[in-house]
Amino acid sequence: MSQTIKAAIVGTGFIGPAHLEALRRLPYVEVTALVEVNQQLADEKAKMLGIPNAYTFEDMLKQSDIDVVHICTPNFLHFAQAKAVLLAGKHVICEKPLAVKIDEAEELVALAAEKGLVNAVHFNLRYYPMVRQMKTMREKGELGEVYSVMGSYLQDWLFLQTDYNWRLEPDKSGDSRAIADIGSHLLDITEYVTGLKITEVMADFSTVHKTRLKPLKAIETYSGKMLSMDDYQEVPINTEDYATVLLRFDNGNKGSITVSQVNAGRKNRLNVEISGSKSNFEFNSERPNELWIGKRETANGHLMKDPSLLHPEASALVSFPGGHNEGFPDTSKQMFKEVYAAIHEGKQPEKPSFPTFADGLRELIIGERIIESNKKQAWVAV
Ligand code: SOE
Repeated sequence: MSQTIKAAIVGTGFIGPAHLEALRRLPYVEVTALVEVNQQLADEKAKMLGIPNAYTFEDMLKQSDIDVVHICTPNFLHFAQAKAVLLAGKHVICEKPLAVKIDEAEELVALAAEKGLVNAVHFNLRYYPMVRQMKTMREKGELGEVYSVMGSYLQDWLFLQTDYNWRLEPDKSGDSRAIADIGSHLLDITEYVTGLKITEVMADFSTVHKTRLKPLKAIETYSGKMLSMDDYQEVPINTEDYATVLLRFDNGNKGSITVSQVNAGRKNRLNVEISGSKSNFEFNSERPNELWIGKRETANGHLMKDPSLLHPEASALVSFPGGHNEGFPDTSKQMFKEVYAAIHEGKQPEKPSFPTFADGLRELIIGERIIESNKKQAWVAV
């Protein structure tokens, strides 16, 4: 591989351009190709985003100089595209969820291992430095035994009945929406920070808008708020706007998460409170440069993102001094720094520091058990 790693991005709706922006901040990476559903759209988007080459998916796979592919398409395309990329001998970074079926994800994990190719799932929210700080503090015993976890992930971009997106269509998004889309981040961070495994789930879903008004022209994530009152088609909705899930962990203690995409005023707010025998951590992704550290017998702590105050494992994810805030866009840059270091080596590390296809499979398994639990209205083992 040449010194410069060449990347392709497949799909340029909401998150594809976020991948592009993050990659452009890495010194040894060049995004040389953009892929869209057809050549005309690929040409238009490549010109708009300043990417030199535009391809259809099949043609991109034939380009021997492309080392890695970012899959940023709707969920139902992830499996086939990730499989084709691996079979073409290219490294792959796939948006969550890895697939919409467990057996598909299992096949991808096995194929990636067989090929020895770098594989990652974009659980980028792990890369808020304060999330890694919480994980490292737990590993060093500063949290103590995990007593409980309370988490929520709240948004309002699907608040209106006229808010519409491909994620509302099970044939494109899968059988779960809020849990698969944002609950997966929260569940991934829960296991990542605590080091615990979720052993049982008890879920209850709610579809607040039983029908939605589908606009008769294509739109993209978050763009629904700018729609005017054009004519709409009323369609039935059977995926969850809201869900609460009770959790049991392998240390015998408990927790709960709530996800919602209809909470007015909550724009993109992951909040987790992890109570331990020595401290209590609270992190809020809308204030990502801060970590609240609760204490019983001394003053509480309010740790600010300052590399000189963080454990080295966390300050490795910090590019700017204290007070120079870093946020959502920086999480992808920091994640890709770690993934591309592996790509530069040409193979998946033995113990990757980044979320892999195996983590993507893990979240799919938990998500499927949550769907099953909601249907049965009963506890289900993971
Ligand atoms: C929409 O809910 C979305 O773009 C998710 O798909 C992302 O994973 C999340 O980070 C932000 O919101």
